[in-house]
Amino acid sequence: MCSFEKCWLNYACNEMSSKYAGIFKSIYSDFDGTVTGNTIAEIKEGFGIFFGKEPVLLEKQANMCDGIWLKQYEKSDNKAADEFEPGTEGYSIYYDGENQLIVVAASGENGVMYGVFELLRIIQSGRDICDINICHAPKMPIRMIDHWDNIMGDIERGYSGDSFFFKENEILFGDRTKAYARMMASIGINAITINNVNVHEVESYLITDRFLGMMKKYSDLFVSYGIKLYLSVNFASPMQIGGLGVCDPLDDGVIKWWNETSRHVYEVIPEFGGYLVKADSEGRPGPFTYGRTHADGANMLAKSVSPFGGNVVWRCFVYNCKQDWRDRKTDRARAAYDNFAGLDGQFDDNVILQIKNGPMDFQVREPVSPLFGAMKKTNMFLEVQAAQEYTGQQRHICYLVPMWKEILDFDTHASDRGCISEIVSGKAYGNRLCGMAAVTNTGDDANWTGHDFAAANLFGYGMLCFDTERSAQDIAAEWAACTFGIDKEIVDNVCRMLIMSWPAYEKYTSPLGIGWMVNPSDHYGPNVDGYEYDVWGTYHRADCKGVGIDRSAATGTGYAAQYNSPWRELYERVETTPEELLLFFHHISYDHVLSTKKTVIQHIYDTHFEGVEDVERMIGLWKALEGKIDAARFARVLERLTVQYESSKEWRDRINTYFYRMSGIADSKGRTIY
Ligand code: GCV
Repeated sequence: MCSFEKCWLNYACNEMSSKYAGIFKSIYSDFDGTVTGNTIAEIKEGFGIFFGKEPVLLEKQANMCDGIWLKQYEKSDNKAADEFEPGTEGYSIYYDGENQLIVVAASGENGVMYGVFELLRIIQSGRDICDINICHAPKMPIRMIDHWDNIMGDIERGYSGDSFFFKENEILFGDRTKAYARMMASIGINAITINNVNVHEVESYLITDRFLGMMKKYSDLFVSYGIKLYLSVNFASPMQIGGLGVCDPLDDGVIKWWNETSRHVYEVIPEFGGYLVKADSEGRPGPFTYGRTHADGANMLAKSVSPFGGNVVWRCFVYNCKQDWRDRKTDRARAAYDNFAGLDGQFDDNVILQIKNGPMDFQVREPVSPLFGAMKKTNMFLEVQAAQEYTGQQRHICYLVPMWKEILDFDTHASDRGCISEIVSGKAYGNRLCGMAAVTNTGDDANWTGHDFAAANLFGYGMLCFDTERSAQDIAAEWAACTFGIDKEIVDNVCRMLIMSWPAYEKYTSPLGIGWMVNPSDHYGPNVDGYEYDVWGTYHRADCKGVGIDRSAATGTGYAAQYNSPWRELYERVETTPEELLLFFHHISYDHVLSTKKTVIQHIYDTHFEGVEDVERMIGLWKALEGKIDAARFARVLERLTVQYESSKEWRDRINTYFYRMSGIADSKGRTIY
């Protein structure tokens, strides 16, 4: 038996199988190449299972019928959309009923492959082939996955086992690697960084001959699935592995070292994507040490890879992690904007700034980072976290696609096309290099993501990058059908569980935009004052009168003023701040009355009780599927739901108790609060 499962690629027969059994006998391809080879293998596997017989590859396309044609795109292949340009990765799919021919037409191999994966999902989720008439092209030019895998084999913030890339300073490569590349291609991923942004000593050598041979193998595999390999690099590599005394980006010796190193990397791996860099962040080295800017640092690296078509992805997660809790002016939320907004226009064309979705760090609720609305001449990635570091660590169900959609829909008001999705897809300012990056949630657990439901976040991330217009519900339904089967009750219940999970998690953990009430370092479980007097700049400022951080310009840290109008005015005032973010922007008294007519304290109590009840409902929905889901997966999910339930009660009781004792105000409903 395989040591890993197939997740949403678990092809299974359904009603369409008998309707089309034996029809699709052949494949013809206008393309050839390694991507096409993998695409044809996928058709053979999928169609073999769905329709009982693997189609045969034809050498000639003479009046083809009864098959599937991977066709070079022509205008006449656009049968669905008024205006459609497939670009290099888009495709059209349609069914020619007369000839019983499915056409997947694209301008390049990647487009054909993505089209075939969509076709297979359509069949797998029980939709009828004869209705297919699709033109799709990915919204995000670059759709990246970031691994936080360390070369020792552990994964930073990994909740599904160890790395399947690395073990004890060696590189792993095998069936699982191939299965992984295939899985990522199936959701449209076209860039993967395989090592952690925290680059320790040994990982620094990934760009040297010690490891480049294996990196080449990875790149070749990835290329055959339309994916570029990226590596996280240590900004201090010239010192760490080059023996230089400095890593100053303006130092001639440092520049020469990077130029030679990058040239060699590209000699070995001509298709290499480029570098991902975390600099001047949480103890990592960076240009600040030499009084240089992040543009100096990023451009120096970018120049070393630009002759070879490489990119530098530069993270904006730069903040002071040595704060004094008594200092009420320094605000971690301000940091990305303060450090980068003034550099707009100074980055080279092949630099992409990678900006976390919120100004803090992947909390269950944060405002959208104001940095997106401040830069018009810079390539940007929106960074999200599929790994559920602060959202239940894949022991809880927390479907993040609705959150990501809210972020993508947020209008920065930076221009007429100021929505995040327009900015990071390059539509707003015409950039070519932009997109999204997700910190992934995979590991070497048999089901890849620990919690089976966590795979919905990975799948959903890929789907959303491809098509930001798709609804979270639609994505959930497709994932459920492809993963567990097309039975209506299964799809309905799984979708309901997914859709209610983010609001539920928010309810039993984090009221009105306050985050960070977690256990320090492992970030799991409640600890209201865990970070309160610590150096990380993550405070809730609760006292006996109220809770929240004043981030207004008038009396607080001034963070609200980092937004464009009208957000800066809306966030500035208590009355106009969206309530779900009230405590993020303001220090509010417990008896402040919300639009629901409840006081803040009563809202805290009520939501914490409701959150637990939501988890009980999720358990009921799952239990109703017993017998319909295979026993192993049913039990696995139930076990995690039980853990979630216990944890949600702990959250409820600790948060409610803390605020009851702090405020002295009783629950109006008289429930048990300790
Ligand atoms: C990879 C948070 C996490 C760290 C992570 C960091 C980052 O601080 O807790 O584990 O480091 O974000 O995004 O760089």
